[in-house]
Amino acid sequence: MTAQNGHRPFDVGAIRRDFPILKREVASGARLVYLDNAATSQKPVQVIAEITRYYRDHNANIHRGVHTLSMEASELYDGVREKVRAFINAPRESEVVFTRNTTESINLVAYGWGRKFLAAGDEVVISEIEHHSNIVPWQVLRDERGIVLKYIPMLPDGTLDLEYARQVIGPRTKLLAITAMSNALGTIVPLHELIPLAKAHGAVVLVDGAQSVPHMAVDVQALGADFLAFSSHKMLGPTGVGVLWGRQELLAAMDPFMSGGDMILTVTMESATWNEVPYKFEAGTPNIAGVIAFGAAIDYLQSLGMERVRAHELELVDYGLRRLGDVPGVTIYGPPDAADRGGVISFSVEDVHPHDVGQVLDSHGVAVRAGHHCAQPVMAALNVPATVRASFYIYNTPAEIDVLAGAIEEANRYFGVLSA
Ligand code: C6P
Repeated sequence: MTAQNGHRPFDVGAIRRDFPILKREVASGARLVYLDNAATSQKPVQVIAEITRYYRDHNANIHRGVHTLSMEASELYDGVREKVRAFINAPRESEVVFTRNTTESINLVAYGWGRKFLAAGDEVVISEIEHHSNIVPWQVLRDERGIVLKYIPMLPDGTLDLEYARQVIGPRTKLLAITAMSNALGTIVPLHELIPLAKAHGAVVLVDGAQSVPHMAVDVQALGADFLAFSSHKMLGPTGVGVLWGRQELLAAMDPFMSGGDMILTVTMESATWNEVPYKFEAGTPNIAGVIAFGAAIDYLQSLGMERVRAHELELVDYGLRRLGDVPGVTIYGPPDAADRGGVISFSVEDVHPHDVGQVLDSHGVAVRAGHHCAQPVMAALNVPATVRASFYIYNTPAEIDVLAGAIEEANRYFGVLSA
C-alpha cells in the first residue's frame, strides 16, 4: 500500500504508481492523460486487488448461508457500511443503503418517499444546474402525481440565483433536491445557505453528492440534509455500486423501491412484511464484490485525507483556469474564481465543435468529455450545444494541464482558427 497518511505531503508521484492504467498509451501512441474524472475515476491497485481477493478467497452469496464463505462475504459486505458511515459522518450504519449508482439512489427517494409522501400541489424545488438524474425522476413524479416542480435558475457565471432561491423555497416546498456540485460546470453550490432555507419551511432535503463526495470532505450531520446520493465509480471504486444515505426515521417510513429476496422478513402466499432498514431497500443479490472493493476505495481516500484531496484539486483548477485562459479562442464557462468550483473546467474553442476538439485531444492522449454532460438545461442556459470538459482527480498534475493546453493550441492550428 503506497497511499499516504495524513502527515506526509500529497505525493502525486506515489499516487500515480498505484494506478496502472496511467502508464498506458492510447491508440495514437501518446501517453494517457486522463481528464474525464467527473464521468468516472480510475481505480488503484488496492481496489483492483480487493475484487480479485473476494472472488478468489470469499465468493459466496450474503445474508443467506450459514457456511463459512457466506458468513465471510456477509461480514466483508456489511463492513463497508461502517466505512461509508464514517466517511460521510452519518449517525448510524443502518442509514447507509447500497444501490447501483447515484441515479438509482435518487430514484429510490422519488419512488420510496416521493410517491408515499408527496401529493398534488406539493412543491419540489431543484435547480437549473442539476444532472438529468436529479431532474427526470421529479418530472416523472410531477406527471404522475401533479406535484409542482420549481427551478432555482443559473446565473450567467454558472452559480445559482440565491435571491430567486429565497423566493421560490417557501411554505409549499416539500422537497429541495439539489446538487452539491455541478458536473457540467464545476460550480460548488452553497448548500449551507440553501439547506437552512428549506429547513425553515420543514422541507426534506436531498443532496446529489455524485460530484462532491469524491472530491471534498462531506459531513451529513454538519450539512443538515436528509438524503445524500453518490456513486462508488467516481471515487476510485467499482462501477455498479452507489449509496443512498438517509435519516433513519425517513428510511423507516418509506416504501421499498424494489421487492423480492433479502428485503423481506416474512412471506406467505397472501402477503409479506419488510425487513428492517437498510435491508428493506436492498432486494436481490447485490454487487457484493463491488461493495467490498468500494471499501478499499474509501480506505484509499481516507489515507490521503479529503481536505488534501480538495486542496490538490483546487491547485489544479486554479492553474488550469489560468493556463487555458491564455489559449486563444478558448471560452471557459462556470464560476471565474477557482475557489467556487471543484476540479472541473468546461470550455469551448471558437469555431470548433466540442466533439472535434475532443477528437484532437484524444490524438494527444488527452481524455476529456465533449457533449452536454447529461445537463442539457445548463447547455440551454449557456446557449451552446455542448462543451468540452476537463475534470481532475488525485493523480492529475499541472504538467498534464500543459499537455491539454498544448493540444487545444494544436486543435486551433488544425482547424485554422489561429490563422483566420
Ligand atoms: N455524471 C458525468 O460525466 P451515475 O451515472 O448514476 O453514477 O451518476 C449520475 C450523476 C448524478 N449527479 C451528478 C452531479 C453526476 O455528475 C452524475 C454522473 C457523469 O458528469 C456521467 S453522466
